[in-house]
Amino acid sequence: MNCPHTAAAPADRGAGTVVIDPMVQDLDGETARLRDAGVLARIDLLGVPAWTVTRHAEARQLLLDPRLVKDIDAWGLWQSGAVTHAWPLIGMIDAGRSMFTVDGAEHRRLRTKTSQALTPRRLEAIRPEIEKFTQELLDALDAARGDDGVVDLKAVFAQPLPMRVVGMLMGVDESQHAMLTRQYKAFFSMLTPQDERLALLAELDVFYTDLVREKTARPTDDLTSALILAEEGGEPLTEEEVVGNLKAMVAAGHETTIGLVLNAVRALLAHPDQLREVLAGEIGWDAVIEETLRWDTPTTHLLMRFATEDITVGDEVIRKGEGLVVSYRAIGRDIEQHGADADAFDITRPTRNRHMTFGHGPHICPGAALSRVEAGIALPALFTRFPGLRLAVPDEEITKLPVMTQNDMTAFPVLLG
Ligand code: STR
Repeated sequence: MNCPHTAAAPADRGAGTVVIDPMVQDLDGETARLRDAGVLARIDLLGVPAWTVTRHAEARQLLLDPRLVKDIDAWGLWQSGAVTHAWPLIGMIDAGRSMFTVDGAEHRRLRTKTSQALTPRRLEAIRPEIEKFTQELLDALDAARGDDGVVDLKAVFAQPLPMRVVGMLMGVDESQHAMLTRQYKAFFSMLTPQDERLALLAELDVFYTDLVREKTARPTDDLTSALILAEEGGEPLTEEEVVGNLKAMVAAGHETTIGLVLNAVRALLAHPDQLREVLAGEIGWDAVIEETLRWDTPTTHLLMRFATEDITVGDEVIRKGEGLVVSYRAIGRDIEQHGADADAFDITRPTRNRHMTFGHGPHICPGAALSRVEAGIALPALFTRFPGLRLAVPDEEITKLPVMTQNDMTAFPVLLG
């Protein structure tokens, strides 16, 4: 694939560069190639060069390093104009001012309210609602069964559940959920022409700004209203900051949890002995969730951080102005961290809780506990309601969506039994 998104061919695109496949044809092969390319590997993202960190220990250290920032203005290729809005992945980085894009003291100011709203204790209050959504969607699954008995577990269950949860939390009306699902699908897909992606992002900005203005006029008990009313250290968030946080929450809360739920179901159906142990109560659903997070991470690559100084990692140097991606899938398969059988799915693995799939350091996922609660409700409820659940096609026929940063299936056709 020839993607001339940069003005000039990057000088340092050496033989060791792993070209990330936008069509996601062979994720396991690519993950292995990244691991083989070194602790710090050179990658090519649609013609744009970057570093990626592929090991747990070094990633942990880099994620605590204040010399790496999320501010796109620190990126040499952006400053020079080599990367522009014509690059299909720019929306993953230039996403407006929010807790996702700001560092340091300002970051804490942007993030505190959200992380306080998503502690395990606070989440107990919404558990009954998540359980209710789950039961409704299980009924919908039953009803959506075709004449052949086949139903898409993604479209009917795994996708709507996180949208309802994050929608309830942020105060996004249910009438908008289908629109948001459609827009995010187009946003993440590499088959969407870039002008369409930029147009849909502009539409979403209008949508979220209108929502924030409405909540400013009539605050309710959702997190969007709490963000508007918050005054961390006497300094309220600006409208742009509330909008930025709101869209980060909806995009992240929606997209990643779909992967967690589906990947867990897929792993269990492919490992029936382990499924039997879980259903017999010999091991908890938490073990399934943690091992799925490690082995089949919803986020494959997280874009991007930029070096404000030269940073040495082993025998490589990330030069000032260069970009660093964190390749969470490769990190979950790190042999040093998880042992020689890191490529195997094993819910009894002693290191299953010692993954880094939610990140580390100041930007660690504020929604981690929420996604665990969602999956912890959805998975047992699904297998309790449909104990004979099985794939309707051979596992090899399940395909990935052409999404470079996320690990997302096209569909997951099942027979409910
Ligand atoms: C999508 C576009 C947007 O409007 C805002 C954001 C900010 C949060 C990002 C999100 C993005 C893409 C998916 C991310 C999410 C944070 C967590 C999620 C990167 C860029 C993950 O995949 C981990």
